[in-house]
Amino acid sequence: MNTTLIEKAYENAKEIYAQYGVDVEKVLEKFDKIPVSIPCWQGDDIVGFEGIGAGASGGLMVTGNYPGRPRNPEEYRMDLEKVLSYVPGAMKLNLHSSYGENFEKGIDRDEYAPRHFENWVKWAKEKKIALDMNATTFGHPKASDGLTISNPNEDIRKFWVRHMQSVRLISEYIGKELGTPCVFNTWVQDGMKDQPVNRIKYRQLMKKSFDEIFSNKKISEEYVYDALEPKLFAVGVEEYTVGSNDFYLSYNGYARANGIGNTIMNLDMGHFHPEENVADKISSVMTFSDKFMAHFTRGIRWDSDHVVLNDEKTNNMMHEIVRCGVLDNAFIGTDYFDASINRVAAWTIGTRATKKALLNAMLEPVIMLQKAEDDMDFTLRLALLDEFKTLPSSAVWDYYCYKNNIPTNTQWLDDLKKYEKSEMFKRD
Ligand code: RNT
Ligand code: ZN
Repeated sequence: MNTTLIEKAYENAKEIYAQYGVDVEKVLEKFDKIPVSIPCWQGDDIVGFEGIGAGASGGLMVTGNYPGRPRNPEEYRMDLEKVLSYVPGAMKLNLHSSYGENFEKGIDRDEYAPRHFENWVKWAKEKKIALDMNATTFGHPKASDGLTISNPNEDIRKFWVRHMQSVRLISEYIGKELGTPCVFNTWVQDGMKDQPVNRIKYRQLMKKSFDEIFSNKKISEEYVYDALEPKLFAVGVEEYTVGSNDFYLSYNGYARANGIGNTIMNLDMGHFHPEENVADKISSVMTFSDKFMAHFTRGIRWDSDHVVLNDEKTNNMMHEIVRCGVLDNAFIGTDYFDASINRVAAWTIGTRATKKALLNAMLEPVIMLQKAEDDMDFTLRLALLDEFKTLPSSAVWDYYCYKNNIPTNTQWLDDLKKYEKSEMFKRD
């Protein structure tokens, strides 16, 4: 894109926003520091580096066979670095424990330790990005009946409790090393395809397990937050998900009241009924909590994980985060996997879309909107809401990319096409 055009459009946009009382430069300064945590699993279809071909299961399904999937940590990080060169501003990488390295022969998931993440910490320091972490309960023989930490078989339940405890300690190591909290996400696939006749049993077991996981060690919130991620259903687990929204909301309140762990809710936009307004949940959660996480994703029918777009739902979430005044307390993550298009492109499109929506929300003249509401002038509120939808935030985004030496528009795709040819397509 023509650079004088970018600058002209930016100056113009700045003036328009100023008329509504918004200081664009100030917004950009803050925006620049807010990280978006990107899902490691988009890079390689959740295969990871355990060498046992963990892959998707437990209600997770990656479809598509676009060529170029990285085969080892080196290729994988090479791809990631491409993403970092296509996306401006602060970043986090959301790792799964199955992306550790140098696992000793015969080691199982309940023995994973900080040493398996030393390469990641070194790399993150080099790239000046932060890391989040996930327990990996799928793609494992001990998860074959669909129940992990809610499994009535005590050996299996305890195995997964030990896994979660060890991944939590890895998260602490990461948080300490990188000097910024690592969100330890505890999502589990536990559930049943058809009607259970003892629903309460598995939920009681899950409660017991989480008590054991979080009471294992007192960890400072400077290093770790323990995220609870509810889900409505998944393919193969249609009838019953142990970790439902009701379960986790209740657990979160109970855990916080009793000083168990550093729990926060993780609202995944694809984990609710499509007609539900996930953005509406933020204000409820944050009335009782000081932090929360969001998994930005795009649900389509029964799939919860399409690449994020800068669409209405994404914007609604971001607006809510800003309007509630909880931006400083939100961990913004994305969660999707698409193997039908170039994986680096999927990462890039989703992250840029998330950031664009965040910038747009931060630029909204929220004071004017809230004044109209405080005055009970709902007519003006609605008129402004619609008017502000077309304010020129894209001109600010273009300028921000340009100033940070990041390609504007889809120019990053030109470089990626070359990388496909020279690197990615040679892998298969
Ligand atoms: C699954 C959850 C979870 C996963 C990752 C791979 O529905 O959203 O966050 O996507 O753990
Ligand atoms: Zn998620």
